[in-house]
Amino acid sequence: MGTPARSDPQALVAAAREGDRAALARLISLVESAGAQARAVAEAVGPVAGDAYTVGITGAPGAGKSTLTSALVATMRAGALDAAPIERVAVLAIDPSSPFTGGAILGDRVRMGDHALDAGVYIRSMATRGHLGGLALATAEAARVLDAAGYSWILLETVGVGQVEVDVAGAADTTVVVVNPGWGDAVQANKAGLMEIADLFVINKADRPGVAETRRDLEQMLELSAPPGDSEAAWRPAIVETVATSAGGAGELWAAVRRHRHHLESSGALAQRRRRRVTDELRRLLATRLWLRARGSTEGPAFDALRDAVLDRRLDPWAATDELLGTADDEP
Ligand SMILES: Nc1nc2c(ncn2[C@@H]2O[C@H](COP(=O)(O)OP(=O)(O)OP(=O)(O)O)[C@@H](O)[C@H]2O)c(=O)[nH]1
Ligand SMILES: [Mg+2]
Repeated sequence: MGTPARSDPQALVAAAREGDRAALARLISLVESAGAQARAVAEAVGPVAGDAYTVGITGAPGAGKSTLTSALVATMRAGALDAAPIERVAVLAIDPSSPFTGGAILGDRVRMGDHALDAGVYIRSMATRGHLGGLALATAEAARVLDAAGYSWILLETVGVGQVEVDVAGAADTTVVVVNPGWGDAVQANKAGLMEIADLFVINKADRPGVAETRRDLEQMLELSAPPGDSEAAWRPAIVETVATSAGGAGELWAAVRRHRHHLESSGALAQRRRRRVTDELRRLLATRLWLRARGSTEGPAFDALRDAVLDRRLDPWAATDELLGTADDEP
């Protein structure tokens, strides 16, 4: 029995749940293309979604995110002293269509190739270029597909550049920010922004000089950005040192991720985060659909007449859009 019809999301979801990787790949491609089928995928996936936990791994280009992710996956699959092996781990390497990521996808294939023979690991790159709702919507949809396919842990690797970092943080339960020694000198790093999104910091390439200074730098900034008071719900981001190329520190990172998850679950913050995330997702989807509608209603003779009226100063743009909206009492 082969992979079901390439265009039947319902059958594809059923097959993916049975472990059919080709079906899973096809579903993510449908999400990626954001065509009419993406909606059918969302409908098929909705009722069967599980309870996956998502970890975002972000950081500057070349920080070692893929190497680190690969080492983390190996640790998760092998289990640690106090943690059972994870049965199914998925990695989604997201290409936010920025010029920074040229070649990243090929690089990821090479660096994550270690897991090619492990049936419990699914690794996939995804481009969000064509996705109208952008990175955040595409990521949320793909994560739900992986969740439905039975992956209980989903790692989202994204090259962090400003807004992209924030978008990834919005999509993940735990956000890991990867920096390198000497990062303190990197003027382009948006440090305040990173402080806001990071649940954990990793100083990767800890085999290079400058680790202690970088740690001090991070600790200082965490001190400054710590919320006032010492409430029990407050989480102070851990700083983990790793040498991803030899998997050094991967066990500590895995332990830190689990500690953070436990913190979120026991404080009620996880539910709150997820509520905020879905609110954000609905807003984005609504905005996307309204934008499509706006494009649709700016075609045809009626619109042309309105446009000319604005052009000739017979009508102001607000009044023109009132007419298009069929309302006159919209607040800005
Ligand atoms: N010395 C040293 N090199 C490392 C370490 N981790 C990764 N590297 C190297 O850094 C380079 C980039 O690693 P990647 O894992 O591709 O980094 P990335 O952040 O995924 O890169 P992009 O996805 O392209 O942004 C590779 O040559 C790695 O071998 C480390 O701990 N120490
Ligand atoms: Mg990478």
